[in-house]
Amino acid sequence: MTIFEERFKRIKSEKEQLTGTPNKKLDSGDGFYERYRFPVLTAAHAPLFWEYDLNPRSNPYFMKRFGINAVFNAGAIKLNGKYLLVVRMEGYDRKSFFAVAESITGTDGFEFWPYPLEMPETPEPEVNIYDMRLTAHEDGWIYGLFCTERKDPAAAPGDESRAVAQCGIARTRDLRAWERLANLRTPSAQQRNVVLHPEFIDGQYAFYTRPQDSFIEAGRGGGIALGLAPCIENAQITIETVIDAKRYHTIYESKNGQGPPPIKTPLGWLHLAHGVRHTAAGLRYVLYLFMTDIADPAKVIYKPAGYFLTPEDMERTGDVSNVVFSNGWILDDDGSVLIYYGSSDTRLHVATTSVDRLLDYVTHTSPDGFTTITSRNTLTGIIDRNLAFLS
Ligand code: M1P
Repeated sequence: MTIFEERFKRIKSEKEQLTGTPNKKLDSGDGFYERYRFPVLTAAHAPLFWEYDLNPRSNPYFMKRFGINAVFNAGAIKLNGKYLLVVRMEGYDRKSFFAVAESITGTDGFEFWPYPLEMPETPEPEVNIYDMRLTAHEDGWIYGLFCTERKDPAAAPGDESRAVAQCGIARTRDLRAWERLANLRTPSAQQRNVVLHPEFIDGQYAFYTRPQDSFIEAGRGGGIALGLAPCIENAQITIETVIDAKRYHTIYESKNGQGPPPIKTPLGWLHLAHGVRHTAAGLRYVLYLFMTDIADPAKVIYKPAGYFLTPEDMERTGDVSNVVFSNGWILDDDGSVLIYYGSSDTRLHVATTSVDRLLDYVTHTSPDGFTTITSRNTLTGIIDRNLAFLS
């Protein structure tokens, strides 16, 4: 057997085993959702015909010619009975691009469409794109909002790390053909984690934004904000109102960001977001939930204290360790909810729950009182009620 034949046979069989292994739901400790034993997508799931030259004459060592480093942070939607993810794929060259993977269960068996997604450019092309949020808008289009990044033109000579992040907008009917619209204009210097609300508010397109002072730091602008734009083709927000601000000594003290578009429920708009805090080991990203008023989506009506989902086990390590990040979830026809989340900027997982469970969680978990004494009082209240009930 040649080197090519041996390596091809082994790697093909490993890949088939990986993609063909059914996922397994795990028992839940906290009752909020169930995690799954395996990630739904990893770099190892990339098709053989993407990474390798399959011709033994031009690739006698069966080497990778375009390596995939990571698959994470996916926008999600259910279309024509299939669970579709627009994932952030990152090559060995550090560039991110989008690719669509589909599954009939939503929890395993994801397969990539043959080609990565072709995203048209604007007249001012970006260097990198990532983290798409998919919104099925009431205007009939499916919108993809994503971060578009380029070198800061104001960077000092020799400074190759200063970047500018903005919100790119594209729309589609089928995730195959995309029409690129102008980037969103806002009053803030930089933007990441921008999400389109699924309905018009006061007849306008509504965007959740995350104003930030620089590429990494939210700075003075920190918080999830809401802004309205009269049109989507050249969308411009003139007023950004922070609806969920960062705050000292919380899980979102450093910065936060809207996750996927909110889910409309009988009690209000249900939001999934990420919160970031400082630790001695660096930044720690966790997920949390909050709810806004149906009639006034700028008004937060429930916000449980603390995190809803935090990195566990293998999720804790990766290219950027101690991170969970979600930009996609799917509300299924039976009321179940599939939450897709990236771990440590390396792989993609799913957790499943239901709208009923999420409503129970947001309405029955106490809000943060922001001090030790209020947290202790919340706990003693639960203990008092339980001891009275048990006696
Ligand atoms: O590396 C962690 C995350 O960092 C960014 O999120 P934020 O803007 O909130 O800091 C994004 O690059 C995200 O993709 C990444 O997972």
